[in-house]
Amino acid sequence: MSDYTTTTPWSRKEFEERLREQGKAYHIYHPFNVMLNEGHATQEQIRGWVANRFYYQIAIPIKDGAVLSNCDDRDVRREWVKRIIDHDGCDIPGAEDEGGIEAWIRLGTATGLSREEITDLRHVTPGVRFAVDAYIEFARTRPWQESVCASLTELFAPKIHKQRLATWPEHYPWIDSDGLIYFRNRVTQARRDVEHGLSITLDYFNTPALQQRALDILNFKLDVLWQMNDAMALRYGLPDKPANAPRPTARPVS
Ligand code: AHQ
Repeated sequence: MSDYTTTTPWSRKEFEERLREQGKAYHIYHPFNVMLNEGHATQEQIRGWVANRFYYQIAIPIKDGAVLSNCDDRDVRREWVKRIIDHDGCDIPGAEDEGGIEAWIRLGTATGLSREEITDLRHVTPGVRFAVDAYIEFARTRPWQESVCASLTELFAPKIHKQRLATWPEHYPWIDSDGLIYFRNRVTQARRDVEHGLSITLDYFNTPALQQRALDILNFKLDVLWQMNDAMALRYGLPDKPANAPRPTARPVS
């Protein structure tokens, strides 16, 4: 914790360093992700991860729409709206793009999931749902600058996407490489997003108390990602921990 009596904020350089230091809690280090990227995941664990992470992917444009609805700065909105298009895609002539959500479904079908069982969310565990819903609720109810700060877990995202691209083809040759297009696209998109989000964050959080708030916000979002992996590890198991049975659903799954 910073000393609240401090009257001098950290310099931009030191503030950015403090934000980047939080990366030690990024979900790249979670045992479930380590299992995935070290090639120890079973097909069921991979399918479970893809199906659960789909709930996060479809939440992103909802979350970003909440940011836009709270944001009164047109220049920020002009940049931020790109994030929604990245995920939902667009059919503007000459700029047609299926979007990241469609690419994620393609990842899912490449792992052997059906389109229907991905999109009907039947595999999404309560813990993943709660963590993702908490992120959306945060964006709906907090100042837009705080949601910009929360998106900065993507400071650490290019590394995790590149790790998947480097390891999955060797470890999981049964997944058609076409399914990995999402990760390829995300490396550059995340870099562009982070440049914009970091600039806003370094400008807005400009007192010792606000800078500490920024670190707390980033840790909230790191918890969201970590909790998703906790829930998937409980449901699908880890190399040294058995899987748990799914929670009985009130509605019969077709
Ligand atoms: O695919 C991801 C994505 O589109 C986003 C948007 C951003 C945000 O607004 O919070 N965060 C994020 C992330 C994506 N993928 C995660 C992964 O591990 O594949 C990483 C995640 C993030 O770092 O926040």
